[in-house]
Amino acid sequence: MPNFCNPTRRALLSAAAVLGVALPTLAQTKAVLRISTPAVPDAWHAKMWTVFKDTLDKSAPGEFDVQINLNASLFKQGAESAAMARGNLELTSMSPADIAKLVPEFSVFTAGYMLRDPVHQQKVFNGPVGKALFKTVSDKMDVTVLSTCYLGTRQVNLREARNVKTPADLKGIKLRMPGSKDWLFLGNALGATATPLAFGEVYLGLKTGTIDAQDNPLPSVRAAKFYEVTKQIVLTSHLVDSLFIAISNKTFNALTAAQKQKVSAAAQAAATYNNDNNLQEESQLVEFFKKEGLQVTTPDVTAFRKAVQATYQSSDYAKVWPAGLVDRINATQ
Ligand code: KDO
Repeated sequence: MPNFCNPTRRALLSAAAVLGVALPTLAQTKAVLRISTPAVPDAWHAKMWTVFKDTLDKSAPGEFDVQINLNASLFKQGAESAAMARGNLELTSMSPADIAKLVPEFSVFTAGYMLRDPVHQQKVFNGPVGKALFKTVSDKMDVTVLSTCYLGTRQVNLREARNVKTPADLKGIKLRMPGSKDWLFLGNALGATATPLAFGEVYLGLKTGTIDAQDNPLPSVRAAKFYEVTKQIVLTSHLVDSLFIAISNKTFNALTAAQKQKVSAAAQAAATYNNDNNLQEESQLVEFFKKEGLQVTTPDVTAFRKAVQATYQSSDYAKVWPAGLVDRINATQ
């Protein structure tokens, strides 16, 4: 009979036979869960993956090999969903804009001033609106959304300080946005000139002046150290931002019912850890940035909200949003 063992395994098995010991862990095949994210190590939505791994190692010892790849080291930002579809990646955290590429109605969550606050966000995604949309996501993208993370509320962060009260005050500002059309639309709706750039290139872009500004939640500004190369944060609060922990259906469906439950619970633990920390830190960071020498200013948020909402309403976006969806989101309490 042919011997299908690889040389290492063969050597181990003969050593084990000589020593008379069993090799139980070798006999077991671990399910490999590769994770890819552009998040920097100090971000809560990077650290949450360690919570995911630790939770799973505890609840299902020896059953999973969780491999965490930060800083877009495995796949570049925005390429994760395609990698999952090709079978090269098992898990990631997807933005609404990533989903909107294949599920156009999901673009409703890329729109500025749509979700009111983090509580509204969790209620929308954990309620009937989220349930129906995640079913479509599963059908069209072949991934299962396991939990919803609060990335934070996005603010405008400028390289040089200026008086910003309304969108007109951002005219001509090269505002870096992640590189997809939904993000760029948001940047332009804010009154700026949206400029696409990967997250990993933003620090240098701000430092050298190839961009004038970027937008991100305060915890991301802290974790990626953008405050070192900028002078002002304008509290526009234009997007209550989400990330969805998602696993490929091929991987998820190959698990036993007990494993599915444990993976889902680990994803929930990760999201809770991220959400609690992002919320807590967000409430303290204005002081931190001021101490770092930044101006933190409050614009006319009503003027921003009106202009941004009007831009979306008169655009093609509103046409792809199913009738009644915005009302259902607004009515979610
Ligand atoms: C960004 O590129 O600005 C963004 O905040 C977009 C998010 O969807 C997410 O990809 C995030 O970057 C990365 O995880 C880095 O924090």
